[in-house]
Amino acid sequence: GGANTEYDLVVVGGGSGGLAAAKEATALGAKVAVLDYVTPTPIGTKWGLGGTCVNVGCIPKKLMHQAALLGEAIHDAKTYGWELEPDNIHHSWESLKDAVQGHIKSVNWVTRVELRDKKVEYINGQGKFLDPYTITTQTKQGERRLTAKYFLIAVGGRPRYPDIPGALEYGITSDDIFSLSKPPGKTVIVGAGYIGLECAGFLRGLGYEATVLVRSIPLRGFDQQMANLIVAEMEDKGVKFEHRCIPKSVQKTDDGRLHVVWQNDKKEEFSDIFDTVLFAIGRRALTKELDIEKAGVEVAPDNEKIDAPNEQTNVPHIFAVGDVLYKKPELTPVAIHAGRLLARRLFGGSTTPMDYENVATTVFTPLEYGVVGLSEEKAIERYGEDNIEVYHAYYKPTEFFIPQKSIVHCYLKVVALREGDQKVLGMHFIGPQAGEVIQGFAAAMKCNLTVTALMSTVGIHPTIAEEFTRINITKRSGKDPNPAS
Ligand code: FAD
Ligand code: NA7
Repeated sequence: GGANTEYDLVVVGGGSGGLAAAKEATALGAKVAVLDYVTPTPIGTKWGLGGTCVNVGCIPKKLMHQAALLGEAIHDAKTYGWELEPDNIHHSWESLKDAVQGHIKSVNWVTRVELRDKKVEYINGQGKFLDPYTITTQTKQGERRLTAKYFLIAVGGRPRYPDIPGALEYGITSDDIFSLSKPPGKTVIVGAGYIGLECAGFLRGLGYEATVLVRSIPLRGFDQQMANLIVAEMEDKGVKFEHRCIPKSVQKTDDGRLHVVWQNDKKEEFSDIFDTVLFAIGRRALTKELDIEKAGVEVAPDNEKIDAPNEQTNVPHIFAVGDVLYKKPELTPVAIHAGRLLARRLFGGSTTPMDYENVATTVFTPLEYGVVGLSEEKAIERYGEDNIEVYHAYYKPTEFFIPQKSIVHCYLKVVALREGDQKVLGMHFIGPQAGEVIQGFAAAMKCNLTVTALMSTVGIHPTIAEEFTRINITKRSGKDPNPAS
């Protein structure tokens, strides 16, 4: 195979990674087709072109987080002299949901127009491999077979469900929450990864009772000191946490609510009634649905993801980017960057590989957590405790004083090598706008930021980001990291 193919590149999956690669390849003169197809969720939710981030991920998540923050801001506003009357302020889930979905529809539309303008052929159909050089898909016009020189697997992932009675019938996931027609009400969130915590955070912020079932530890893979501060802050804001618990069953009650039974690690059983059960127990890659074995592409035995060094699978003309990759960060900018660089290597004569190190990210919990680089645990594991210096500080955001907002979890730390100018290995920040704070420091770390350079940087006053330029207390010193006054 390989000769006389119809396309230069066929991309399976029109999400962050697939679309970025397709647009770049087309700009470089390649003939490209993109297939995108969304299988409805068990309760029937479906959406348009653009993948997870736009439809059921980053974008609706950030908008609902913002809605929750505004609720807080209303209370702060009073202390700043805003007279809000009448005093009983309500939130309409329906209005929020409609506004969020309206924005998503407009992005779906713009994406479609952009593909047309850029001459990327878009096919609304589910792609399946017939053989290593052919993808087949059912469209409204009938079956189509597409042959290509190169293929890109960018199918992403979908939420997993636990194998317990009632999960599929009565549970929902992040694929459903952002378009839920009824207010979610009292909600149990199963899973304490970043998606679970973010959903619990904005639901509580919008006024709903929220309980999180944590199987082992919160935010596994993240710095655990920071993760525990995030959880403590959420508890202060009224989110309940049930530690070392897993769900056992979900049943419908006579009045249409949900009876949930869970169990702790001592096998003790507990139960409560909820309106919504939201599973956030991780995501599985959509490789099986692609009949990937017919192409000869190997997947990891533990999670069906694709181990593809330099985005190339074991079948040399088949590539993969995004969430489908084994042990790579599941983040939109990672998928986009890798897709674009791959297109340049395939069609633009580039040799630049994707760098997956030191990718910054933010957990959008009520107090946000922004991070770039290594956790304290990882740094110690990699370099040894004696070779690491950790600077830390609690700080007081100026704008927190008047409303007397809690500052007890406003904390940051810098993990660095101990020798010489102390190369920075990781930066961690809990507070408002954590993503905005961390992004610039991520660029500084790309330029080999040191603690010496950080300390000689003049801050912007009064900001919270300037706290990074004021660090001077090491954990090793044992000095109090609380601000003087
Ligand atoms: P996707 O965007 O998932 O796109 C894959 C597309 O392929 C989908 O449209 C899928 O339906 C389609 N498809 C699958 N199989 C086939 C097939 N066989 N044929 C045709 N089409 C197919 N990342 C961030 O950077 N920041 C965040 O704040 C953030 N928040 C998130 C919040 C939530 C709730 C979730 C779920 C994710 C979040 N992410 C966030 C992660 C981000 O959405 C993903 O990393 C990103 O979308 C991955 O892009 P992708 O191209 O790999 O796959
Ligand atoms: P994560 O980060 O994989 O988190 C999943 C969470 O769900 C985590 O707290 C798990 O606990 C928990 N979990 C997993 N399976 C179960 C079952 N069966 N019962 C109860 N709890 C469970 O997924 P997210 O959806 O938050 O994020 C998706 C991806 O984005 C993630 O893979 C990251 O790479 C980035 P555990 O710690 O395993 O005990």
